[in-house]
Amino acid sequence: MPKQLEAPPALEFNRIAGNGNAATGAAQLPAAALELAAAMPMPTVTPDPSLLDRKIIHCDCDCFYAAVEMRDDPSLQGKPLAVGGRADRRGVVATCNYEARRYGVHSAMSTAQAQKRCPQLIVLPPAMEKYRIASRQILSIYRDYTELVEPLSLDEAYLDVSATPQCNGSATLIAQEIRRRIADTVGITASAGIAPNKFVAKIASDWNKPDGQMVVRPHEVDAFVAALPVGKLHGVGRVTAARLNKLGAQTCADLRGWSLLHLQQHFGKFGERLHGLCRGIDLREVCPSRERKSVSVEETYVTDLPDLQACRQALPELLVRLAERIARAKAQDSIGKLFIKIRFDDFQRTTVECSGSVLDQETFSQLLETGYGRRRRPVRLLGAGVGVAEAREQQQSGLFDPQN
Ligand code: DCP
Ligand code: MG
Repeated sequence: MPKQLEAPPALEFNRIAGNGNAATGAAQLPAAALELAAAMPMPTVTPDPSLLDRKIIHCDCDCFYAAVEMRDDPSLQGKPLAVGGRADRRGVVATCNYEARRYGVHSAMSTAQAQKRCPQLIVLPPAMEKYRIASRQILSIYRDYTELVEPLSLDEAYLDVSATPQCNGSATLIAQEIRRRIADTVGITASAGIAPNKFVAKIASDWNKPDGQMVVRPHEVDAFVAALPVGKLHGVGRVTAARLNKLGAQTCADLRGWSLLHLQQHFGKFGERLHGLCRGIDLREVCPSRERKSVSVEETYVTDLPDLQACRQALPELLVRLAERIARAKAQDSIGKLFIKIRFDDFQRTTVECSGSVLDQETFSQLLETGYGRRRRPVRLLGAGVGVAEAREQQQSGLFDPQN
């Protein structure tokens, strides 16, 4: 049994009173003060209830770089594969597929060491441009469901789908649909965690990896978090975890035995955060990473569009999706330009734009014709979008209005 680490009330009182040394300070306090300290309520922060009842999805692709490589060369499937630097240049593994993981190969390991563990390991150099393209496609899928998308890296993002109408508002079904679309259009698998907050969603996305998902419903958070090792908490690295373990807290349930003041005493400001996290409380919001400069949609076609006529036929469907997305982003009034993006079958891409403030099919059709005319080859991907003024720019221009 781990030691209980509840601090005595006198120690807490001493912290409130701001005396320097807790142990000696407590001994100097009169009995009445100790009683008062024992009766004092714990300081609590009342969270905004809407933050406790959110639907957050954490989506994370499975062995991302390696998955893209296996998609592009199916003969690699089933074989241990790593993506990374060369052993003879002291390179490291960026990632590896699940076959290679069975041999103990993992990210950040030296390639030389990885090849020792798995002599038949295939090592490919990273092809970042391909991964960026896949990443953009995935982000575009996420944005069909919510504007609140916070990318953490090329293959990982938080989505707040609390107000998403699709799939009857079921975050479980939304995550399933997103994962299916990633598989269908990008050709790789992703896993998802669904929970009322970011930190639980992130842990949950790892639970049924690869190609799986896990839901932690609001009433399940308490028990789910109680059983977690302290090292799983957001912000607790190896050093802090070791310190907590040494002090007797292995799991979050153990940590709940610590008072807020005791945690603050040991961990300063982070103590307050730990106090909330070990109870499953994490009020961080999903922050879209930057102000939007454009709103767009795109489609990678299973079979290339052979000619301009086929591209024109594909346009109305794209524009319907674009209009929906603009409405969701409430960006109708800030459209400043229109653009069409084309990626040809040789992976060359081109973008054509013009100024404009309304979604006009004829204008998009002309942009398409100009762009297509630049290469006249089968088309792999078509995108349509609008440039929008940034909210901040709009606010700032107000400063220079004549009436100000
Ligand atoms: N990456 C890297 N160096 C690292 C870790 C990751 O270059 N030390 C790159 C390669 C990964 C990508 O970032 O493919 C995503 O990182 P993840 O941690 O999500 O790992 P994977 O997606 O590869 O595997 P998992 O299935 O565990 O998510
Ligand atoms: Mg990943």
